[in-house]
Amino acid sequence: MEIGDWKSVAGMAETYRTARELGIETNIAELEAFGFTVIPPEKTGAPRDIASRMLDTLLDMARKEDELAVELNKHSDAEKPAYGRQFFHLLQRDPVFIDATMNPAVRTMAAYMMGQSYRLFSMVAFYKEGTARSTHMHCDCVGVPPPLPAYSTVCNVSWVLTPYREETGTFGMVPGSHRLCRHPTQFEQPQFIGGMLENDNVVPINAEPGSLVVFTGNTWHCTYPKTADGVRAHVATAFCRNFIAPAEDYSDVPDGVLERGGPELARLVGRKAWQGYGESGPKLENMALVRAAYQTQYG
Ligand SMILES: O=C(O)CCC(=O)C(=O)O
Ligand SMILES: [Fe+2]
Repeated sequence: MEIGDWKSVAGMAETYRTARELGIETNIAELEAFGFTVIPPEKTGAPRDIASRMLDTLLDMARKEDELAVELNKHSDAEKPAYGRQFFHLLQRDPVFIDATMNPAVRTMAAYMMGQSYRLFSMVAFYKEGTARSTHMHCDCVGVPPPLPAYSTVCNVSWVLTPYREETGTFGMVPGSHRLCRHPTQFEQPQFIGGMLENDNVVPINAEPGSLVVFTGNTWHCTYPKTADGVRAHVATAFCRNFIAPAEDYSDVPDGVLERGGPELARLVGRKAWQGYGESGPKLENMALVRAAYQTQYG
């Protein structure tokens, strides 16, 4: 059907029309039905080498970065949320991460889930070498008490950089869990992680490098134990609603990064946020940018 600029869903029409143009309308249907979807490389519109460029950059970081520069690495493996290494604050570490954030399919899925006033929440690489234990079942709504808002407050759009299969430690998703509006309990860890949830409630994501795994912040997910050798990595580009405090502090993003990304990147990293003011108070024009979110969850 033809989609007009309907007032009662203000903010959705443009996002939905863009999704149609990009050929990712069925991905929205899958996301609604199951809580997650996979956009294959050919539908992202990104250059073919985007995944290998990101992976090469991470391999370089893995060689050069002092592991103890990352706070989590000061803790034992058992205490850490995920096995292996994570690389944080990526946006300004290589231009490829700017392109990955500004990709139209990424932004359309983010705007669909978080409304048009969406913000960048974090950009983090999950990098594992050799065999690896599972990451526990969780959802990405860190610090949000139940009941989680039925519309999510955060979402995850992840660039897959290496082949994702069960044996390479891919994501395990619980289809439909996005409707439960709560975090999994300790009894809802899958049997393959030592819990009581029957394994067939969890499904592995199969995805080629350059794919996007997209899921809501309410969707329960874990990872399968990695039994295969070699590197396995994805870059999670996470977005949030305008009223959520982003996980990363973007105040140090250099002007050159904002120039490459354009005005929308500046907005995504909070340069137009109404929050964060001092004695001069908030700017009316910045407050106006979130006004549509008062009316609908798509604004
Ligand atoms: O790769 C992992 O170990 C965990 C990934 C994850 O939970 C995420 O991207 O949200
Ligand atoms: Fe997660």
